[in-house]
Amino acid sequence: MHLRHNHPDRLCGDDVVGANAKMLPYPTSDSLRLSTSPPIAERAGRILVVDPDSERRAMVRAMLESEGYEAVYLADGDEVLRLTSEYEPDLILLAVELPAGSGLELCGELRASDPRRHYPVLLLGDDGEEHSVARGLLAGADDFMSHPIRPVELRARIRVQLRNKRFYDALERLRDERDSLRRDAQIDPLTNVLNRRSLEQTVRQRCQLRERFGVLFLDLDHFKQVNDRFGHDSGDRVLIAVANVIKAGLRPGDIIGRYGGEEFVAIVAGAGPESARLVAERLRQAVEEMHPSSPGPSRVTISIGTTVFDPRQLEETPQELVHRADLALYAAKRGGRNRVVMVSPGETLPELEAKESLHPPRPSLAGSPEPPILIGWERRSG
Ligand code: GH3
Ligand code: MG
Ligand code: MG
Repeated sequence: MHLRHNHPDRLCGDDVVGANAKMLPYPTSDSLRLSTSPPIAERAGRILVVDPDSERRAMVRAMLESEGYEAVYLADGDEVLRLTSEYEPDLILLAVELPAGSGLELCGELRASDPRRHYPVLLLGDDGEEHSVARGLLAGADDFMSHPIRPVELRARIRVQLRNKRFYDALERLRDERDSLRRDAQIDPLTNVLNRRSLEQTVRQRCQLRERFGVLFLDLDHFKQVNDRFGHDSGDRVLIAVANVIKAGLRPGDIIGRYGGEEFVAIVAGAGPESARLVAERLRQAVEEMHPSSPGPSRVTISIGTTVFDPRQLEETPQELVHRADLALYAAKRGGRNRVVMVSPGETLPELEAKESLHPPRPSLAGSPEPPILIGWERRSG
């Protein structure tokens, strides 16, 4: 149930200002207004009032209604946490003294309930004693008003809290947008793994840590035929399925990214040559055993070029590292596909050298201000 459209009086409709009200009645005369009608944006707001004192509640209600706020009224605190998450108030007016418990404790619980949401709390205390006010504010309240509540002042304080809340909400929205933009900039939209740019940044960061790790260059075999035979959408589904299988086969701390087209690069944290090769072999097998959805190929295979970063080889750049994995991939393709070829640091294969001399890696881009560090590596075709 969402309370946003409920009538304000629904939860507590017993508010009548008593004949011997201790409260100052809310002045309706325009002469007492601080200004002419506040702007619409300032008037809008949902307020949750939690106050066992029916006289004070009636005064508050008269004021809130006259200001055009939407409000819900409670006489006790036991429903506050649940209602707050359902009603999402912009402000909570909370009495310090509650029949069952204390407004201060409730204030702390509200703060702890959802750290990402901020519900401003204005405490209504029975005395203005210095320690009570300090305790209230330290408990997490945003403001404190004590007896006797002066309606005009209360109205002004409510407006201030609602204004702060609007700033806070705007900041939250900006944060959410920033997070989602950041995510979009890092993630490949089709396969939901890292895109090439973040992959490159990650490889560079891992190299800087100077701890060993495995680099796997994975390429789908004869993928062009999948598109040609079953269509591009079917090819896309195969790419997604392969990315998921690779993701599932890696451990937390390992990284998978889409290097481009039908090529992925995986980083295997802490791996030396043997374990990198074993991980690659496991991934190759997992892809071979997966069941692609229909319509599509009955079987998909990948070839994997594997190498490791050796922190003792201080002069090795990230470009050279991935280039070596790429050359190993080329050897896997040449060797018949659906296989893993491992090339350790310092190891050379005659056919790889021949290929390398045809396509030497470009000079390191290190030192440029925003280096797209791995972009521009020379690739074999296929
Ligand atoms: P090899 O075994 O030598 O790797 O052969 P291959 O056919 O996989 O390699 P090739 O480079 O000839 O073809 C890659 C194909 O990948 C061609 C391209 O249309 C397809 N491809 C690249 N990106 C995407 C994509 O995002 N979606 C789909 N469906 N296909 C893509
Ligand atoms: Mg391919
Ligand atoms: Mg390819």
